Amino acid sequence: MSVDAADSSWVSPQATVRIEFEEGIAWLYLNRPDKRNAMNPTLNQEMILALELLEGDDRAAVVVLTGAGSSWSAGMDLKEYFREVDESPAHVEVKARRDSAEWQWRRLIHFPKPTIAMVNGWCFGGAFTPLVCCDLAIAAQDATFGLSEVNWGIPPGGLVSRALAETVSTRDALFFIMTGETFDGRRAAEMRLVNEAVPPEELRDRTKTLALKLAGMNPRVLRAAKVGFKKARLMSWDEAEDYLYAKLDQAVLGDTEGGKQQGLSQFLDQKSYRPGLGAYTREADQRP
Ligand code: ACO
Ligand code: V55
Repeated sequence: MSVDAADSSWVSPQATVRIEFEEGIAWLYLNRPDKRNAMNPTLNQEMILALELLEGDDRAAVVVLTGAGSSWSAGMDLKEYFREVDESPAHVEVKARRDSAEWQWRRLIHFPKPTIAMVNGWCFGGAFTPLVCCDLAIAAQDATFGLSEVNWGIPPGGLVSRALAETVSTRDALFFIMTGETFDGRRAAEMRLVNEAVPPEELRDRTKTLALKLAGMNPRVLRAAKVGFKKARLMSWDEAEDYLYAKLDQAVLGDTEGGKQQGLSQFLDQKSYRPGLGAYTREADQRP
């Protein structure tokens, strides 16, 4: 799909997804506000397109996943993803499930650029997968979360339970999986499902500050850092030692701006900053 780099926004063909580009940030919107951004098969396909596009777009140094209107996402679309797919031939269900996992988990969890979930409202069921697969998450204090599956007669499916196990304690996970009760953004931060909960009127500014910080950092180093962490945690110590050194060497060798040289020289020679307290100043390539 071609995009005009002069445009500051992009809307998917069926308009279920929208992107706004601003200062290195791609604000990626689930865009079915009338349906509280419930994820139907169309949205799932268009999200795959959108992530594909953002991977290769220089206007996006960081991706913020958020919801249009009053909701982050009301989970899977009960009409189009469940009822209508149930009434379709089996291969339709196989594809709908694959498309859903493809963006919510596979493409998002190892996305090569930093990702932030900005949870502006409702977050139910299937929405927990993309939430957890973003690197970081900031929620409005008054956002409402829930594993509502049991409320309408199914256990959590897809990767929802796996995503919960990645982030919150067994006690919290089972409490909310089994009761179907809601909790707010404050509670989500306490249980570490999100990094922070902020007053709703501060949500965008706080998220933008964090996104701009990441957008200003060395992209190759950030990619190696996030992907390295997520992959190594599933390895043995032996495998992780080998893998992380390989990734470290690969990141430094492939770093066209010579960040490590700059970082060391600005501390050891120029004494212009302290690495413990902040980042080096990115300058043109200083490799010998
Ligand atoms: N699937 C399909 N349609 C939905 C969904 C959904 N998950 N969520 C909301 N909608 C639709 C409603 O049917 C309604 O459509 P209509 O205007 O054509 O009648 C529209 O969005 C607005 O919904 P309301 O219920 O009127 O909005 P309200 O703001 O009062 O409530 C809330 C929002 C709490 C999110 C409510 O819509 C709701 O409970 N939705 C279902 C949440 C849920 O349990 N999701 C499934 C999780 S389990 C899983 O994802 C596997
Ligand atoms: C859920 C999500 C799914 C699914 C079945 O519980 C259930 C949520 C993302 O896909 O196929």
